[in-house]
Amino acid sequence: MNETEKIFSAINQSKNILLICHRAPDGDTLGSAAALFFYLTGEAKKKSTIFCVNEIPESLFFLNINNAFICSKTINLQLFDLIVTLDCADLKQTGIPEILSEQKNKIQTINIDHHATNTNYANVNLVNPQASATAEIIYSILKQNKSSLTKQITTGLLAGILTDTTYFSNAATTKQAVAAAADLLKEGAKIRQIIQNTWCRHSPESLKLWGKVLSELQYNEKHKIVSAIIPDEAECGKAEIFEGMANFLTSIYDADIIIVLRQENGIVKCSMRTTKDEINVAELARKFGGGGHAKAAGFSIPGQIVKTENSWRID
Ligand SMILES: [Mn+2]
Repeated sequence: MNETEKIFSAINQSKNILLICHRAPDGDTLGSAAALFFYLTGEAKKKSTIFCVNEIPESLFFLNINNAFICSKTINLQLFDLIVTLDCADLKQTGIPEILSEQKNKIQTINIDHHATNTNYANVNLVNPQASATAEIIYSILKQNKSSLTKQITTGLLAGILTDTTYFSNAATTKQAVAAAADLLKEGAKIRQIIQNTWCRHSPESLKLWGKVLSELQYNEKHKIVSAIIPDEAECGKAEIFEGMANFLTSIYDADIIIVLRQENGIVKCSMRTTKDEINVAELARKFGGGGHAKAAGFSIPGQIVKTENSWRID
């Protein structure tokens, strides 16, 4: 049996399936969960629940999974006979690594992901770093299984592919991703709903806050590093407002590395991007205990961002 066959055989033998999204959930992990959830509870006639340690962002409510969704710091895994993690490079990403480790070998686990840093932590690991998104992997296994793709399934999958490729503009964009998207559109994916919810998110007020941050953009000419600093919520409003800033900054033509630092209580969250073939920001992130993709990665460290005369440091 190949991995896809193992996955569908495990699904067929299960009754109640838990889908786990990574913490700080995005369009790919939630879009993948939505697609799999609607397949499982539809054609496959299974019970299913979607779990995440953080809430669904408002921009992804249109995926229509709010009723199937549990947001909690903990969960009783014994209620389930199969666990599928989606877009989680390692157990830490699930937000419940201890709970999952405890149940290891007691409940069957499946890991579907496209991060090159994936640690293959499950019983069945379907990890493809060439895939633009985990949603693209779900798309191809549903196709291999000859499952029918409903509007809810296709919309979830297209949301994952569009958001992870930043609307077909970043290095994850491949002909397979575009071909999958074309097929999903043909099958009825609601692209306007995806764009309106995930892309058209700004208010004039939120863009003024972007302006404030961008007006203090730092550029290190020697190393061609652009960095932006987002102050903590008390000073600058909700962190959500600044989502997408790192991706936006990749449009700067002479930047090798983009760094966006966000102060959150005593923690500094760092997002990194590059558009250069020879640079791997995931490797850089790993040095600080983080991870991600070669062209988009991040990490968190305890500390305080301190602005210096023409740069910044972390204390
Ligand atoms: Mn992803």
